[in-house]
Amino acid sequence: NLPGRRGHNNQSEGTNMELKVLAFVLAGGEGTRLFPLTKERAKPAVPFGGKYRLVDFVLSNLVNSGIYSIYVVVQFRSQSLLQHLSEGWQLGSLLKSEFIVPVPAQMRTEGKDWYRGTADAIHQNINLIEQSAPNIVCIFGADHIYRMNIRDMIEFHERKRAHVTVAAIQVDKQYSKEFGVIETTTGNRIVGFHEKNPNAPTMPNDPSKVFASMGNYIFSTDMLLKLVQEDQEDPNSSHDFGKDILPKAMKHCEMFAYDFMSNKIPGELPGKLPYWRDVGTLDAYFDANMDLRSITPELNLFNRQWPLRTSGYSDPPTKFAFDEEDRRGQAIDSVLAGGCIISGGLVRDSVIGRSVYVHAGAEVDSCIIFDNCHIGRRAKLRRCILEKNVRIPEDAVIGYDLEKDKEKYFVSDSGIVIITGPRSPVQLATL
Ligand code: ADQ
Repeated sequence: NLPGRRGHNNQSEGTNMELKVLAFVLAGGEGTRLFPLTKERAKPAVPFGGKYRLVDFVLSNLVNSGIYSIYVVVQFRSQSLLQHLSEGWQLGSLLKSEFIVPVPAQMRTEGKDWYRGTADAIHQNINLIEQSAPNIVCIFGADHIYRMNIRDMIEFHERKRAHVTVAAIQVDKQYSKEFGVIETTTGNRIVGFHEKNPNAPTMPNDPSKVFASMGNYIFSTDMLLKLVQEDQEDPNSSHDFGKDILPKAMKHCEMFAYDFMSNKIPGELPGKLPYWRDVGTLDAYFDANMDLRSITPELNLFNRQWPLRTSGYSDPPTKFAFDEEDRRGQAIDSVLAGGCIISGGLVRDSVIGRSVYVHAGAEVDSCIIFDNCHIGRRAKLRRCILEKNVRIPEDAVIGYDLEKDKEKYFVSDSGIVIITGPRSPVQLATL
């Protein structure tokens, strides 16, 4: 429960009532544009920053904001995501109000469908809202890399007496075809919502930018129930918040945009701008990983008041060792998770997952390497993403001759080479 400064949703104006908050994390997207990283897993389960998964960002934001009642809506290729949630996101509380529970499609409708869209995903779980009777419902995507104090947004929602609040950020106009674009009037009241329209209106003070929805919404419960119910009854709807619900909602209710740039995170360095990245493409995903490396990174993981939470593993510490030819194992401008051994190899400008071995004389330059990979002796890698469990043979050279690499590997438009590996073995207990 969050302290509510007033209770327009609670019918007791001006009191210091508690606000009951329920969150849904939409984690069912296919993430086709991140292929092949999403070939075997949902986009929210894609690894990030050596030891995290994309879903850790929204879950950490919720938990750090004091929101502990969370359903995670899952659908496509959910196995890896479910495993991550069960390994890393047990709140470990005895309180019934504190939970993170995955919810697959309930197939309650006559058609017994999978989730047909984001609004249908909420509709199929409407009983969870009715049973818990929250004052407000947070509906957040799981696809973005960002740090957000959600209490700030809730306070804005309450202050405005909004029925619906949409988090928004300015992005370059060229991206308007990928986002819901918001038109506002004074006080950030929403007066237009244009889903994925290349000709959407630009910011009044800057024609090169549009005000984009981040896909994170706060609804007062009654309005949410009304809107998703009406949407179900519309035979022409695709049952999506961005396409169907939000463009119509402003006619019936008080709808506001929360400007993400006003968000304040406790413990953040003064002058640091709020961080948000849409990792819709492999190149954007690559750049966001690389944002972690410098001594004053744009994405600061070292703020102990706003930790990025994830699974804990009992990995040994990473070690850097001399090889038999007395070469130093080194990593420069890089981040490494636990359990790695860099023996006589060189890692530069890279993000390295758990239990990665870089053998003697190998060079890893500007790469993202997922868990449990081995880089053979003297191998040279540049601008590669290595999926889990990849074994690079001795003397291999990848990322230097892209035409040749294309014969064997997936190469992105900007020349990042993606190397896939075998599935992880599953250890069974023996009798
Ligand atoms: P999109 O980028 O198209 O637009 P969408 O595919 O709707 O995003 O996914 C939004 C979130 O819901 C993601 O976290 C995804 O994993 C999840 N999701 C998608 N389909 C789902 C389903 N059937 N069941 C459960 N979860 C599902 C949306 C908005 C835009 C906004 C952008 C911001 O429609 O208005 O600008 O997000 O990225």
